[in-house]
Amino acid sequence: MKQQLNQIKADVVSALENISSKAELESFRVEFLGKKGRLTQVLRGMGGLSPEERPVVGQLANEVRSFIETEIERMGEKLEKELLEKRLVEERIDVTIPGTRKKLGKRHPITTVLDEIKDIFIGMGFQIAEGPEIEGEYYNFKALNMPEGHPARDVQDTFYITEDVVLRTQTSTVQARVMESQKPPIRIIAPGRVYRSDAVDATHSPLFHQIEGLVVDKGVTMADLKGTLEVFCKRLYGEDKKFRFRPHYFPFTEPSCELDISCPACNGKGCRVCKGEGWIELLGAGMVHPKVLEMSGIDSTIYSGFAFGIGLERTVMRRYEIDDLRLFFENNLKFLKQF
Ligand code: 2NL
Repeated sequence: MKQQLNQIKADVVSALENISSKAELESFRVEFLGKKGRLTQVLRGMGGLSPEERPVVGQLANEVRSFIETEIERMGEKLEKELLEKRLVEERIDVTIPGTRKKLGKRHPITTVLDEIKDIFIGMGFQIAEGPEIEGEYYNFKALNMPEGHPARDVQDTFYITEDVVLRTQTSTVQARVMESQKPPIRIIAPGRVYRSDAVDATHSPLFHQIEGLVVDKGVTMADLKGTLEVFCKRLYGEDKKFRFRPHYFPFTEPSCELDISCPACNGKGCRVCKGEGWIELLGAGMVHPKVLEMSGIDSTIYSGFAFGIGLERTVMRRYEIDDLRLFFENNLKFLKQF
């Protein structure tokens, strides 16, 4: 038996030389130390030994076992180290390789101008309000004094989702919601996407952006409307520009007006840009119709207000002399990088 054990030890040494992977190390372990392994088999035969021989062989067997265990551990560590070194070489990153340049986008001119407009109104104490683009027929029309049968309700202009759900045609819907849920004083602007069923051309798009504004408080007059909008337009277009208010009609305001700027191209003399008028229309506005206030639960004998609406695309087109509305929606970097 001693001889057998010494043979095992010798075999272990030579078997170890051929191990080059963790799997091989595991089958080596099974071969020598496993339940049916060679060492176990030798130990099974110990019952046949004499009492004098047993402790001697037992000690040798233990020595062989701990020799094998130590070798397995040593080999395991060696393999682990080799594996790591192999991976470090294989997965080495060459930090000197030139990178692939990331293509940067560009802020959209609509966003740039909208941020500027927001800043001007925030500077005058306004808050920004938002609301849903899919809107109830009530908020889009009825709350704004456009009863059934009003021409603006025409299916030609409005995208109907169902009989009483539409894509909002103006952001006044947001203001109607604010009037309904907040007590005056109210001072908000409502920027956002609006939808009209128009065919696409250089000046029309079924989706465009609007900024509407609303002020409701005690004692608000047309003078507040004029002062606020003139300050806004001077900040946006320049202190030296001339403005005029011209009477107009909107169903949700009374009286209503439009604000014009003297044509920056010809200084008011009349040219191609202003179509000979000398003036360019900037926005629509008016004193909030008492019916609109009442509909939203505001007492029109105590409160009054003014409101206005600005088309954002038209404003940006004037600012950068862009002549085709479709360019805004193409996401063409050659276009966007010009602003
Ligand atoms: C235009 C004209 C306008 C309003 C929008 C408004 C909103 C409420 C009540 C009363 Cl909640 N009025 N909005 C008023 C006058 C004109 O827009 O030409 N927009 C591009």
